[in-house]
Amino acid sequence: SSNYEYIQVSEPRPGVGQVTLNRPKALNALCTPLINELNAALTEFQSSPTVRAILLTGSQKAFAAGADIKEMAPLTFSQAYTTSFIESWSNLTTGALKKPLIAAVSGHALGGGCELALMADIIYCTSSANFGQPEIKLGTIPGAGGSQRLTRAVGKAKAMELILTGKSFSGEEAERWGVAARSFATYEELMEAALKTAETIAGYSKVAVMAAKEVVNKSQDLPLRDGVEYERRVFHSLFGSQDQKIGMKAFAEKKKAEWSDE
Ligand code: CO8
Repeated sequence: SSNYEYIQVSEPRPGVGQVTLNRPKALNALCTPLINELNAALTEFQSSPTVRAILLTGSQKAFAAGADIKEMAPLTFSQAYTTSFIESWSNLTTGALKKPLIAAVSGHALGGGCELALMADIIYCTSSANFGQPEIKLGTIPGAGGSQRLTRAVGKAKAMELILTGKSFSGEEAERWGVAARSFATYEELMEAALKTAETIAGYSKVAVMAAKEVVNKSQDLPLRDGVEYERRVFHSLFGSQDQKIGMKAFAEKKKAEWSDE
């Protein structure tokens, strides 16, 4: 199962599964076999009894420099269409991955690399990280959700400028504009904070964490009234979990909650 060529998987902290993109010669360009391995590793983490939060990262130099341009260059419309090119990227966002995914971004996160980061539930990055959607320079456009997720994150004005000029933005800007939750001065601080946050989340009730992720993500798809109603339904349903009883009882008794995951 850990026989991967383009990624590494590990469990660096209790409850934390980590996927490290590992194609250094191409700055982690996202070729189809890499994406297949990433999907396989995430599927394994989703069903793992020990993993409760997932960290996705690259190297200090590159989170991912985009889709593999050399692989895409000769594609025809009919090949792209009939093979559903890049559709499997969406496995990450269709709801199949219910455990939270944190992206730790250092170096380049360009094109498909930026889009991959935007698929995560939380982005942490270095201040000097290099985000961007440079597809326009290659005679094409973002194809893995960049025009939609970046626009929701930064608003139409900035997204339009970024996507039409192909200009990069820094990790510091990513934080300021709300793309990243936090940015860090150094790579070491980034990785430590990302692991710590993953570990914190992994320490909570699995049922509650998955429900929290689900309802926040619904806010991206639903009108406000429907989203609030959806949240209330899920909130009500959690009174059917043991962990709600355990968590509230522990509070009253001033004890640490021991989650049952029921
Ligand atoms: N695809 C394939 N190979 C790449 C990619 C890439 N995206 N990025 C870098 N590489 C390769 C280079 O070709 C080079 O290989 P080689 O040594 O064999 O020549 C190696 O990685 C190192 O790269 P550089 O020598 O260029 O390294 P620098 O430090 O000089 O530059 C940059 C780093 C600025 C990141 C530069 O490599 C670059 O501009 N890369 C391309 C960035 C880009 O345009 N990304 C967007 C790609 S298009 C896209 O993602 C569309 C998404 C659509 C949806 C998803 C579809 C799957």
